[in-house]
Amino acid sequence: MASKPPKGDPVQDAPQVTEAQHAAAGLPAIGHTLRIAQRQMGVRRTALTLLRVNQKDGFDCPGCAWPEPEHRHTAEFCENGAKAVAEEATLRRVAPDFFAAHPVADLATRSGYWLGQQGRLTHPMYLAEGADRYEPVSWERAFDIVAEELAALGSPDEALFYTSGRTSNEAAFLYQLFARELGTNNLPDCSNMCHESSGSALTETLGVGKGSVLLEDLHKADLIIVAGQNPGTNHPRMLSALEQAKRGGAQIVTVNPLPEAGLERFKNPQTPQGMLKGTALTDLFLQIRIGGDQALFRLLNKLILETEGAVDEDFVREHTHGYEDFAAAARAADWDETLTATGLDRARIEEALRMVLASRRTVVCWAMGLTQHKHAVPTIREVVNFLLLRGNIGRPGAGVCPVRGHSNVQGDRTMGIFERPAPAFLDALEKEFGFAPPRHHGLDVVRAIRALRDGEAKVFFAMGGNFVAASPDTDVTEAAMRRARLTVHVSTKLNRSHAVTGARALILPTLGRTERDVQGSGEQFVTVEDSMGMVHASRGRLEPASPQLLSEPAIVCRLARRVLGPDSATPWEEFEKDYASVRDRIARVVPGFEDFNACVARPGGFALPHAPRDERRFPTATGKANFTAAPVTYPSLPEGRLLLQTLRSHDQYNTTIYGLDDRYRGIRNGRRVVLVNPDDARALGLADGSYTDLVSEWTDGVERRAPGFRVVHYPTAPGCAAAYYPETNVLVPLDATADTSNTPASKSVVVRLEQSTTD
Ligand SMILES: Nc1nc2c(c(=O)[nH]1)N[C@H]1C(S)=C(S)[C@@H](COP(=O)(O)OP(=O)(O)OC[C@H]3O[C@@H](n4cnc5c(=O)[nH]c(N)nc54)[C@H](O)[C@@H]3O)O[C@H]1N2
Ligand SMILES: Nc1nc2c(c(=O)[nH]1)N[C@H]1C(S)=C(S)[C@@H](COP(=O)(O)OP(=O)(O)OC[C@H]3O[C@@H](n4cnc5c(=O)[nH]c(N)nc54)[C@H](O)[C@@H]3O)O[C@H]1N2
Ligand SMILES: [Mo]
Repeated sequence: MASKPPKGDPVQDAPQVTEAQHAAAGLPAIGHTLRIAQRQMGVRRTALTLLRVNQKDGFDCPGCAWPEPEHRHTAEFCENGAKAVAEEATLRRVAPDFFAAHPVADLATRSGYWLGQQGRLTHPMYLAEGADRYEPVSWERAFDIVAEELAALGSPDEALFYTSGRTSNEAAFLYQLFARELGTNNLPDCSNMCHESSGSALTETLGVGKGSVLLEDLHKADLIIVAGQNPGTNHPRMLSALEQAKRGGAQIVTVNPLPEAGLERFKNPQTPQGMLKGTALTDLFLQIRIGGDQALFRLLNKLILETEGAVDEDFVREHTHGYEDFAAAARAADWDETLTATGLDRARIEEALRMVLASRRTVVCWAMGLTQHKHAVPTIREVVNFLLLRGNIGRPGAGVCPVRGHSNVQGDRTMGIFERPAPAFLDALEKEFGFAPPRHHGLDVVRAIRALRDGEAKVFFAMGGNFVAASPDTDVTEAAMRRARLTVHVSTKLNRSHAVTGARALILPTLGRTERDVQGSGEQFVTVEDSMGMVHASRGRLEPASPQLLSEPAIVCRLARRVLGPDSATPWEEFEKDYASVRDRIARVVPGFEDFNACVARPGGFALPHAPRDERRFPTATGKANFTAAPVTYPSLPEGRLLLQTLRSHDQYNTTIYGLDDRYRGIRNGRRVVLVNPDDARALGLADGSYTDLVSEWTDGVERRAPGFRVVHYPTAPGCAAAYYPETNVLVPLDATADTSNTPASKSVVVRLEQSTTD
């Protein structure tokens, strides 16, 4: 019995399962990459393009936000970076004849994989009200359509301006400027679904919502804890940093419900010896139950408090606030409860404690495994408590390291893509541009979906991304999107969001990172900020996928001129002509960017200031680093249910599917799989290879079902299951979000597994 692929989609999803691997990268990675890259780009373009990734005069890798090392190898090899590049630099094209042949109703039956594989978008396309397919449209007409619909709104707050995290600093700055001149802070972004919990927790406790370490700190650390992150797939270049840290004597503790191959052993493709043997990375694996991290860190904190001389008392006295309340809460932590919450045994936790106490310099790295839970914010605050206790903030080789996803998601936020901007940022905008930006908060992703659903928002504009596939509660989100008057997507590739539209829809094709960007003043470059607050230039070299493409900054500038008209005093024309003029304005608005054009001209770029890291200064409400003392919580699981996390395979970039394999986990040729602990599977009567439906259970009583998943017996922590996103987004209730950050809790969905209804 095979699960059904979406109707009319020639892509077959027929998973095959082999042994999971225990090492990442190495030779198979190179072979696999070259196959994918050459299929998209051919042999010559593959070689030329891959040589330019992350070189000083080249483009920033559109893959993840991991920083580049100071001394770069020629084309530091990264399998998934290469796939991201190949996806964009593909020679395949989606031209107007494609849209003539495929009505929207047909596109809506296709899988995301099939849509993405069709190639790069070449022309602005328009879906008129009542029409069954997109037709080519001029850029002028496209901007007229957006202007018409914006003018028809009762208030600018009925428009939503979404951003995905690839958008450059320049484009992001212009985009938020346009939205605010129009009169709204409705700037939801992918961060709302990603590291918002990190931003919330870190801003409150340390005063800066970003990581406090640089790459060199990782190299110097004694202990690195990697919690809730799968770098072998999602940040492959991080493995080189972990390897270097280990050579310097660091130990690594991995906290994860899954044994992830990349964290077990890394076969560095840069060195012949690395290729053969590889380096064992993890010294201690804590196979935690989903959602048990807050309890784990709380208990470690109690044990540190109980150890003579383990607390850095000078640091605590001089730099922190709230210690007494926190210490009282931590002392009350209970072993039994922690063992229940984490599923760990006592000996392992004691071993972790020994490593923690032996370390003078500790870094904690994390990603979605910590941020996408109901109690994500208190979990990350507990990590901060843990580091503060031993003075591990603002000291070389130590600190917080939330590892960001999209290559410029951190920069976009720095540029003001935020629905709740700080008053100081708005003051600076007002002073520089002479208009009064709206002061009331805008809508984040989840609230934006509700506003569409309830008819309170009518225009949805996306700067990149794939909103309907990336967002939770697919059926609800898609129905909400269909209620819009107009949906607009600035995109490089076709995706599901182009097939699930408002009454009218536009696709505006844009340049990617790899492509040459020539404007009135000549060739342009853009800038990005990586996960560690380093800002540098990115310069595309390839010929654009089509002569019709406009850059993201050009699209915003032309749209702003058309919509705002002569009332706007902002020099949009000049900004479009010369991105250096945009950087001059950023320099006057955003702290840390003084002399931006000069700084970014330096090879390798520059580091943004970070008060806790640089001077142990904490710009919080108390002026100190804040300890916090939230009650410990963890997900409770009704009898016979599993806790499902929705995660990434090795062959995808978020909703972009590169291929149907997840090599390290031993899964091939299919994505509709659910990984279940063999004991749980047997208790539930689910044989390996059988098919099941995933049904999520939520307080609203609505049945959310994802049919036809192949059961894979897999050594995940007991009570836990895993399946890929975006296929499982149908199971994540819109209202199941993290407290404070409102991030969808897509790593802890209570599901029951039911006999498959598909045949
Ligand atoms: N190739 C590639 N690179 C990418 C992306 C991609 O899709 N493909 N996406 C980019 C983006 S936007 C992001 S945000 C990052 C995402 O990077 P990751 O966060 O590494 O991505 P996920 O696949 O969601 O993996 C979550 C990890 O957390 C673990 N986990 C789940 N629940 C828990 C828990 O409760 N506790 C603990 N301790 N661990 C848990 C999972 O087992 C898994 O190892 O990667 C970025 N880089
Ligand atoms: N269930 C579940 N849901 C999740 C997650 C999860 O772990 N589980 N993870 C969440 C996370 S961490 C994130 S970040 C979001 C991701 O959400 P998004 O950022 O919205 O999604 P992507 O799939 O990265 O967007 C891919 C699309 O971006 C467009 N694109 C690519 N490059 C460019 C470019 O240079 N310019 C422009 N304009 N467009 C471009 C292409 O058209 C492509 O189809 O998903 C979230 N959703
Ligand atoms: Mo992300």
